Amino acid sequence: MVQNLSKVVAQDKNFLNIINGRRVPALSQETITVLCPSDGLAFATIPAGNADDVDRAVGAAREAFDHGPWSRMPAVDRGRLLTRLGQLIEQHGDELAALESRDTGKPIRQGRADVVAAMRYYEFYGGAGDKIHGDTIPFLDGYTALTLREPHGVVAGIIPWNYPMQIMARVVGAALAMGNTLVIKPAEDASLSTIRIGELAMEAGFPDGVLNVITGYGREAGAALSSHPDIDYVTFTGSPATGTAIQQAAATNNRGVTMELGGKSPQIVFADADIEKALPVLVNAIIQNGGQTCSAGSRILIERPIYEEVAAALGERFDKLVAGPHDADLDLGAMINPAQKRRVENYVAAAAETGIDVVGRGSIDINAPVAGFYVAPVLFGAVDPSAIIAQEEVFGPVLSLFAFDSELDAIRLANSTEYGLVAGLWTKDGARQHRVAKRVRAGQVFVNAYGAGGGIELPFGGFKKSGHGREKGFEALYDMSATKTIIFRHD
Ligand code: TXE
Repeated sequence: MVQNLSKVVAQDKNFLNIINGRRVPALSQETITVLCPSDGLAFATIPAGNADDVDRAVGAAREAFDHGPWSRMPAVDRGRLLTRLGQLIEQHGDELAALESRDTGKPIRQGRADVVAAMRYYEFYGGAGDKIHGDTIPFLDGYTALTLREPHGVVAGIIPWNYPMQIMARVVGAALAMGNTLVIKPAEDASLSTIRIGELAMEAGFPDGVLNVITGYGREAGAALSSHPDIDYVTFTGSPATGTAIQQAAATNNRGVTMELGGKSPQIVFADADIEKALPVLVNAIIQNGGQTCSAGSRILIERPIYEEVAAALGERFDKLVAGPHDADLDLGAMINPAQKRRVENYVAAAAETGIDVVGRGSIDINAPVAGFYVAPVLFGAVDPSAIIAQEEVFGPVLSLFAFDSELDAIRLANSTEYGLVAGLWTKDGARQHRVAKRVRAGQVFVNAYGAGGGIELPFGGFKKSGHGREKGFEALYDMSATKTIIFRHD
């Protein structure tokens, strides 16, 4: 446990937007009060940006793209700046981990893991931008045809509150490595690390206007940003409903989008699986970040002969889980805000009312402040696949178990929601690993593992309602650029 986290956080303060290399308040001077989910107390403010602030930020990014050195700079030089930013994040690691965990309520060790992941994104994309290149294409006699990968221009990155530092890093890393300029809008509930890293980018020496940060409410700053005519591309991580609104806004200007919209990700446990190895991973996949993870493993499908044994073992583990303040570093922290706490409680109450079995339930630390936004983890057993709890993303520490009878049955169940982000399968049968991995509709499939290692290098994104486009790895660099074809005639 880290002693006295408040000392590590630079100081409680009023955070500012970053536009054109300067720290500025909202033009209206309005602010949003930042609450710590662990105790419900206010400890900072952020600007309540609106359409006017967005317009200034987009203008700065436009100027930096159209007339600045950024998009014409050799990729290796852009990469060096990204690498430098990663180094600064590492140097400020304690401060950033404490800030992130205080702002979001996540246990401090998760805040530290987020710092490491963020740093890795900048390191990866710092070295990747100069390895993306086009093709030469055989064409007619007397011609040479080739392609270039060019930046879209000004990119809007609208990010959520669950992993602000990591999601900012994957957007900034890929977009800037390809020569775009950026306006980032973090979530109103968790903007502090984004602002702080924007400040570190200034220190690293990014040219003015390349990386702008605007905070504010989604319906004001977010809506203004996604519909702004000078935005060339929008990347968004968040809820499907907001994703639809953002796509409609971007469509008014016919701009491209990347959408990462969450999931209802299954893990399939076959009777021949190494159960001891699987159990901690199955629990962690739903408990990490309090279940507020797009790739949370929220459904476990268990082959019937081992169903009772696995359900009992998971129940035992759930009973021991404890939620508490971020600096107590327990199994999980608080939910991000009172609305998210209510949302999770409502799902749990509705499922319990329909008679779904509770086979495990954790607790809330007795020392946790009563005004914090805590929920106790819940494990539901023998869930009907058509139940609401089986179909909808809860975004909390709520896990549902299902029994299946055959491989086909397992695949059908795994694919039986509207989502398709991640899946896990546990079996020693090599042929089955390949068969099932190919037939599950998910953008990432883990075999005898789940969410292993963060996967900065691994393409990530969904099928169906989970969205489209890919983030992370080299794939994100393709999303963050467009192909230009040049045709030379030389006969
Ligand atoms: O998300 P929103 P919310 C899911 C999860 C959660 C639910 C609601 O199930 O319970 O969404 O969370 C900005 N135009 N996920 O309401 O609205 C907003 O300011 C432009 C899954 O917080 O999607 C924030 O920056 N922008 C998810 C961002 O969108 C708008 C992570 C995300 O907020 C906007 C978070 C608008 N009209 C929630 N309205 C994941 N995939 O990991 C809001 N925003």
